[in-house]
Amino acid sequence: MNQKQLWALRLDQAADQAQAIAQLSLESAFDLNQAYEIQRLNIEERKRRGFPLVGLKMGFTSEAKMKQMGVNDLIWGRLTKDMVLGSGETLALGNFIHPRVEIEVAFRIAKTIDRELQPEECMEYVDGVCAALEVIDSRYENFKFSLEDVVADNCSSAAYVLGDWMPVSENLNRLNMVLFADGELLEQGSSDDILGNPWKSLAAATRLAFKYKETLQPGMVVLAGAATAAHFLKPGMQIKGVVDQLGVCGFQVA
Ligand code: OOG
Ligand code: MG
Repeated sequence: MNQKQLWALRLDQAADQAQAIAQLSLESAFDLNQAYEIQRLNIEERKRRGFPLVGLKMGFTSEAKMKQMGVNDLIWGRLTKDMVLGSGETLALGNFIHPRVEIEVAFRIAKTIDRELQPEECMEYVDGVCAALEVIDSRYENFKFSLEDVVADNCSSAAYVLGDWMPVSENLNRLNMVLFADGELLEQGSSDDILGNPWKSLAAATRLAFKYKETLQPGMVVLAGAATAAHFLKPGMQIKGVVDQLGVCGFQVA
């Protein structure tokens, strides 16, 4: 077994057992291409454990997120079946290491996408848009990582919650995006904070999926990335996300 496979197994096990590990980059240096290969192998393990691919997610598409995590490039990760949490359901804290939540926009893919799309073309390939909450949980100690580390760790993907699907609207600009915990406002941003427009994030997802040989299939979900910084979850918290015109979603922390 080569080092990439060993690291992929280590990351998969860390996620499965909710046990943090040391940053891989502290053990030896690796580049971004190698990081995406480790991510792919990492998710192969998860598929082997019975959880198929259900979509993709974009990360660091907003200033607020890049600043919070100290990185400066777009990343993408894979969403698997075990990450789905229904709106209104309860999140079991024990399945995670140090989970955080962030407010996002999600797209539902209507037609197979196996090439790079321009933002203007994207609408034709989507049949739903909604408000979303993403739960991220770095498998690294203290939620600290390099860009390569976080990519290998599938971009901290852990769970996500979707609101009701809304009809697709060309204009997704200037939508207020708000994250609440126990009725109190935690974060507020705008859909414009996501690469200037969430459609651009979807176009970037098609470019990266094509580059790394993933096909977006009908029914798959794409998370466009958080508009604001993420917040740690605490026991008993009631989380709600609201996006203007796109609706509401939420969950309860056990
Ligand atoms: C990486 C995941 C970033 C986003 O929406 O920007 C992300 C992390 O912050 O740990 O999901
Ligand atoms: Mg996110």
